[in-house]
Amino acid sequence: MSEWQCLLWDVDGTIAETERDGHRVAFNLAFAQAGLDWGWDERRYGKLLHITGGRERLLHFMQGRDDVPRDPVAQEELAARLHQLKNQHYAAVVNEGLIPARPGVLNLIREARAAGVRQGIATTTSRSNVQALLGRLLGADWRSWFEVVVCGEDTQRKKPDPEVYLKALQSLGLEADQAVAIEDSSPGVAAALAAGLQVWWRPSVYFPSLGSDHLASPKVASWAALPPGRCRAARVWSACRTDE
Ligand code: XBP
Ligand code: MG
Repeated sequence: MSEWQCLLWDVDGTIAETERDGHRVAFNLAFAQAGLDWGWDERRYGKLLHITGGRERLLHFMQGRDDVPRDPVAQEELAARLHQLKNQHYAAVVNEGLIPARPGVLNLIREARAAGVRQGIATTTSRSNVQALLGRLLGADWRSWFEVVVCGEDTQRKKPDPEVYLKALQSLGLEADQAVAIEDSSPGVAAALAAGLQVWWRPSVYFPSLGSDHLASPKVASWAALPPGRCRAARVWSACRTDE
């Protein structure tokens, strides 16, 4: 087995709990702005999250409703307009400082950089949302922290399809066993495993558990089982190097 040398970060749910207090709130603001009396409460949104991609989630929600256009093209246009409005509201929510990083995340990103671990982003969220969140959490030069940033616009198929991870690996010039994905959700873990990656899994508000097949996979390790504290990345890194 090769030595791993790169962390591939998922964004939503992994770097921050963006879904309940960020995207969901922003979708509801977009609905109100568009004059629609739709509302996604926390429970309903949790169910909708199994459709990855905000525009795809909207289209799924519209199926069978009698208050949306029948014409598929008009439906697509409505979903695209609402999605654009949602992303604008999301950036505003993030810029108000309402979405903090999850505990340990910023330390691990910094420790990884200090330890010489390569890092990338592999997410099915829109590029503007990644820009808003990481700009807020890491500062204006956030892009320089990551060698590759693959987003929703860069793929034909969203997680659980492995495309986002395969693109990141290709761009980095790495084989799957040379990188580790950090993920929170079932679709995210499925995408990473299908790309052949090891996964550090950390449950999030909407994804408190994984299916038994994923939990049983020797490629899935719990984030909680990793060495704690400020030197997590450096310790994990050096442990992996000496395990050779
Ligand atoms: C999570 C998603 C996204 C977000 C909303 O992606 O599926 O759709 O819910 O973002 P990940 P968009 O966990 O891979 O980051 O509206 O931009 O799709
Ligand atoms: Mg996620």
